[in-house]
Amino acid sequence: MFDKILVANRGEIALRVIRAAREMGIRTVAVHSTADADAMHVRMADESVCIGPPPGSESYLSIPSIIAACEVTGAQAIHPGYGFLSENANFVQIVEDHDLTFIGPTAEHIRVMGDKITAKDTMKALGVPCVPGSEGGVPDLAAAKALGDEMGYPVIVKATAGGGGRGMKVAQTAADMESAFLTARSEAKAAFGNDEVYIEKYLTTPRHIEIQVFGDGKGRAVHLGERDCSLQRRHQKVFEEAPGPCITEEERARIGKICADAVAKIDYAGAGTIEFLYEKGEFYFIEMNTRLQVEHPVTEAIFGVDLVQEQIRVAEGLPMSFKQEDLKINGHAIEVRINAEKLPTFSPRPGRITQFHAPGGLGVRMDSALYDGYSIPPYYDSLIGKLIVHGQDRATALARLNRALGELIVDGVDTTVPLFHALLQEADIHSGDYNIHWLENWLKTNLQNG
Ligand code: MV4
Repeated sequence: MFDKILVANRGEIALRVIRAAREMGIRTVAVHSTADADAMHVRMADESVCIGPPPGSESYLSIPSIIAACEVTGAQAIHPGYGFLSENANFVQIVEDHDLTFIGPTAEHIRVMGDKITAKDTMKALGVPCVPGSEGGVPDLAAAKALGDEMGYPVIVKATAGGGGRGMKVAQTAADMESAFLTARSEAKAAFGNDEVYIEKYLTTPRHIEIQVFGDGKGRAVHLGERDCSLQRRHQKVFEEAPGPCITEEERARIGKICADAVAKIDYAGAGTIEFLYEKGEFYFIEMNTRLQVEHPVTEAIFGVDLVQEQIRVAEGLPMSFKQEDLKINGHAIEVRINAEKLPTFSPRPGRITQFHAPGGLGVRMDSALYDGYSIPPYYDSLIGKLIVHGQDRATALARLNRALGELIVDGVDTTVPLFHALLQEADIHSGDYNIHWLENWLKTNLQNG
């Protein structure tokens, strides 16, 4: 149905979408900033349009330029990738107003999940277990204190317009509430122009477990199990795996069905991720992401599906190519994010790549837009590649990760590769015994200034 789609993104995710489209016989249009004229996504697409100067705000986020690029090339649909315009409900509305197709959920679903209080209310009503906390927003400090006393400390104050770790403050005791509440509220006002906050019981040692869901927009939906993304630094994931090392088949089936039923009920279309905190055998919903995620390849590896092709199919109005009973887990997959950053501070290190060699062999996938002589521009995020390994079990995947990291060559800039060599020396990584605080604690004792 689509002859041509426009990819409104750059880097490895733009290549990911171009590859999916090409296998489906769909032509692709790359858009790029002036800083990305020599980027791999421009070379790999069938055609390209320069949409503005280097800053993302004037190029990859420029809605008029992207709509114009569709009009001049005849692209019928837009894949947003992740980041940039992928969760911008206003953009989706404009795309549809121009008789173009947004490859993703509706503006309404993006809007609902973008407001974290509305998202939580919606999920709760759909039977998804949530973290205990306030009913909706907390209007003032008196209400916050009353709730803290009633629930018991510690509690966390979160901005409804936040998400992904932005706009949160923990109150360990009643004495902390005034500062936590007022700081969260004023930071939310400054960052998002919306000072509404809500309160939850603070879980002290959870894991971050997220469920991949997929809907056809017409009341059918499936789940593709979980990913454990607990290894994070400052809310940036660095290592992700599927299945979760601590999740049983019974737990997966139960929470997976709850999630699939919930998104089926709202006629959700395309890929979505329902994020949970997992502690002492219980799942607690925190947020839903209405986009394809960076770490989707670990799910693709163990289920043997192409999530981007599936997004395109559903956007065309076709049925999903799989049913829940077709989806069986095969083995274990791990992704590590290779960033152009200098340890131990993780400060960005753009620059020229003098040599690049991607690892290969059985069970190895390297998603990267690097090539020999490429210059990483300083304007965008520092992710330069994702190494995904797949094996029959977790130990095999870890051994394969070690082997593949040994083959990888990225010369000319500092990268996070040494971090992964070091992590592979840790017993807790091999046993899977980690939570959301493990990496930051490990960095404190193992890397200076971490
Ligand atoms: C929490 C929490 C503990 N209790 N909510 C951080 C990112 C955002 N998605 C939610 N986050 C958290 N919410 C309650 N009720 C702890 C975190 C959190 C976290 C969550 C996932 C992965 C890493 C994290 C690091 C610090 C805090």
